[in-house]
Amino acid sequence: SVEAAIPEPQREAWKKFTAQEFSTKEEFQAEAVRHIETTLARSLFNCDELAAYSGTALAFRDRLVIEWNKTQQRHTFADQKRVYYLSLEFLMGRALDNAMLNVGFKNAAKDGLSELGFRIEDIIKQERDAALGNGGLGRLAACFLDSLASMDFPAWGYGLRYKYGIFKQEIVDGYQVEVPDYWLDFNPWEFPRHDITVEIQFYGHVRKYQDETGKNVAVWEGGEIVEAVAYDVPIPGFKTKTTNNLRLWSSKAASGEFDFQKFNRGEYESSVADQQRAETISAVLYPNDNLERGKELRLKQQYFWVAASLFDIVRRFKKTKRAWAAFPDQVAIQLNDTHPTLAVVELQRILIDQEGLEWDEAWQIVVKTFGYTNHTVLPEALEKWPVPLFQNLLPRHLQIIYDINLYFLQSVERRFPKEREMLSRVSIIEESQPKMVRMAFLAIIGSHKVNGVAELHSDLIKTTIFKDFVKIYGPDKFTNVTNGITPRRWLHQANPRLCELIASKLGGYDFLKDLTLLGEIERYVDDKAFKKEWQEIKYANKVRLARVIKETTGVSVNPAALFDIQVKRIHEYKRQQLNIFGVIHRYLAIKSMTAEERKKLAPRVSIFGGKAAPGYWMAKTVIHLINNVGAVVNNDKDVGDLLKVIFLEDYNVSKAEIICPASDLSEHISTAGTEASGTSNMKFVLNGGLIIGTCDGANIEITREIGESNIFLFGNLAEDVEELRHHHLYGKYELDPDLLKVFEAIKSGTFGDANAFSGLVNAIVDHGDYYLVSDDFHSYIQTHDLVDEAYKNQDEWLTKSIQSVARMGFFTSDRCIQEYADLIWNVEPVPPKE
Ligand code: T68
Repeated sequence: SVEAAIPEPQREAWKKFTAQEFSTKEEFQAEAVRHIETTLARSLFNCDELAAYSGTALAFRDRLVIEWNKTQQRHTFADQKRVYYLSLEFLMGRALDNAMLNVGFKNAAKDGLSELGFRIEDIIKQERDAALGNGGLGRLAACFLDSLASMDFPAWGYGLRYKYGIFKQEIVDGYQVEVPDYWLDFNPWEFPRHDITVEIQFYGHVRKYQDETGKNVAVWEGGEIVEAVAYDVPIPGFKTKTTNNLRLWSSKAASGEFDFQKFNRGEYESSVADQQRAETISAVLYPNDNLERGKELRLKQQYFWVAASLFDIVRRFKKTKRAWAAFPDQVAIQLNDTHPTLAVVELQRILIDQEGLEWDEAWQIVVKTFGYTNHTVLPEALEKWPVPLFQNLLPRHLQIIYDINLYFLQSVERRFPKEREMLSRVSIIEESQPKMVRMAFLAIIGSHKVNGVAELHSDLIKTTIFKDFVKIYGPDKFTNVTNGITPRRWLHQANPRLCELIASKLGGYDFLKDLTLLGEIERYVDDKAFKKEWQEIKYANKVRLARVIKETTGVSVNPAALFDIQVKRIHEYKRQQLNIFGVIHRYLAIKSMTAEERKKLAPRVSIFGGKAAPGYWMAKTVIHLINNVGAVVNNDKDVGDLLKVIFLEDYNVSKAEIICPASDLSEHISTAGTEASGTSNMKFVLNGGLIIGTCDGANIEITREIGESNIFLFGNLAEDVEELRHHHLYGKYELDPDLLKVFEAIKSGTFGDANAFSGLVNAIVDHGDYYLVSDDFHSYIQTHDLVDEAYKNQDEWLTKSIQSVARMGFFTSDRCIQEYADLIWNVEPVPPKE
């Protein structure tokens, strides 16, 4: 701020010593060694790989901070509209390799480290993943930050600084065991800002009165105060000096007099308890994906983070001394799912209770400011909060929600006087016992745009869960922005050799900033030398994964076999059970074959990975079954190399970087209409793997882009799902005979105690097969046979692989961010002056 500026006459003294960025190998070494010796207090005789990592990270961090400072200054002077991406999850993974590749100078570091006796790959591996997310939603936020910075948008991420990220998964005797992920011991990428704090209020009551002018005033009083402390993480763009900020809030007890008095009175224990209660707010990431459980602490997390972020955003706006009406011209806030929806209410509260605006004037500002992204149509994932819980924790917010709802319902009633039933359907308050606050409806009403994350999904939300709102607001409020992934991490970083091959043909790395340029490589589909190299790279990536498999599971797999991979959160709708039943079917088939028949079969490795929510029993059972099948199949002499079944434990971002480049085939086989988009489908195809999948989520657009002949689609369509489900419950139907044979094998104890898996089988046999495993089984098996056939013709397979990669340009998150910027945010980049 201006008050803290060095006076003009003294600035020359400062500038003489302003921080410099290293740019040569020697300068890098100087910085790294200085950090190891002074920041870390280690010596030449006491520098292991972790210390070398730390020194390297700190050297690069310095570069990032210097650019971060300049970027923030530039953005302040430019005084343009900023984007704020509110996400309860940011699944960042490792930062060092990303920083080295984005700012350049990885080679300087590589050579510099090598001279000091370290291999850069080993150093990179020392870093722990920043795993502040569950799955696709959190990783999408991380890809967006990379694109926003790479495209020079003035943008901030706002999130929570969890002390514990997503749990670490261990597999013990075939079962998932959760181990806490305490990741903050040493995190060089964050800057604590102990001077940037916000006091956050909870509980208490509301006092209403009329002031001298007769105006109604509401005061939220009492309750407790918790302090939010900012931690900043610099986000470097690729080949640009723009370095944006991710601000994560950490909770601690307010350093107010209350504590102090308690302490002086000798109430040490209760004073410590207060402190712990405050710190609990940002202690742990909820490990559910696509499920909401309505816990008070979760709502507390949401309000804590949202209130701190909005305070920060409003404070920044107020410094520009503009009228409130200009707020939406300076600020765009994107709600990543409904988790930050309280921001709508909080901004309205700030404007009317604190800034004295009239309701309507305030509400217009609010609606223009927010956009809401929906990530699911699954009913169990739609957020709802019990009114009594809300009333207790956030009494003033509940009042405002009731008012928002009242004005909204009145307008609906005026426009649709004959449709009384619609009012209860669209009300923010569900008239259940207890009453519930429907957060998605609040998010729609409080935003000017609502988007889904792939075409089918965006259509589905308009015709199912949000149908009434399309009628009320018209179709233009609803739009689609198909997800994307950053090619920097998912090609450049994960697959350096493929990237280099492509760059050698395209004359440089420009395609990493304009992914449509990939189209050029299609000219090489008949180039024998190119194809051979393409194939060799895939093979090398499979060898790299095979090594990880051997290290972590002890199982040797043949890198020449077809690698068939399904990695994602374990969920019934994603249908890992369909996959493992298919594997069992294959195993039974191999067992019944003659030696001659076996010779004709293409060897396979079926690879699974993913975490189950700790309370999701069915998902855990699937993991157990996969491991038990592996134990039998992998040790069956009849089978040998023809089939191996692997469960890779603790799937995370850094593992994905090794896994995605190593697939021949990956599985994206959700029940049609359930997977909003999927993003790993994009990662696998971008790395030259083919897909087996259903007509669901972004699979549909991937097919459109790469061509139907380059993807293995199977299964029922979304439009038929409802009727099939109905038929299961009320009609007569027979289960697939091949699937029944699989169940027989399970029931006979082939894969261990059959009782352990009866719930899984019964969900299909007795409970209506909600996810249509049986309906899709035949077509799934048949399609896998087509895969086997196709894989035998390696030349054609390679053609498919190259063509697919060439046509993946659309799926960069840069395209996606450009669409958000144009359609929803109305923001322009602020490019650095070179
Ligand atoms: C995913 N959602 C979608 N949710 O399932 C996936 N949910 O289809 C899509 O590609 C991706 O979002 C990005 O749009 C999630 O990952 C969660 O993780 C989640 C977390 C908490 C509560 C609910």
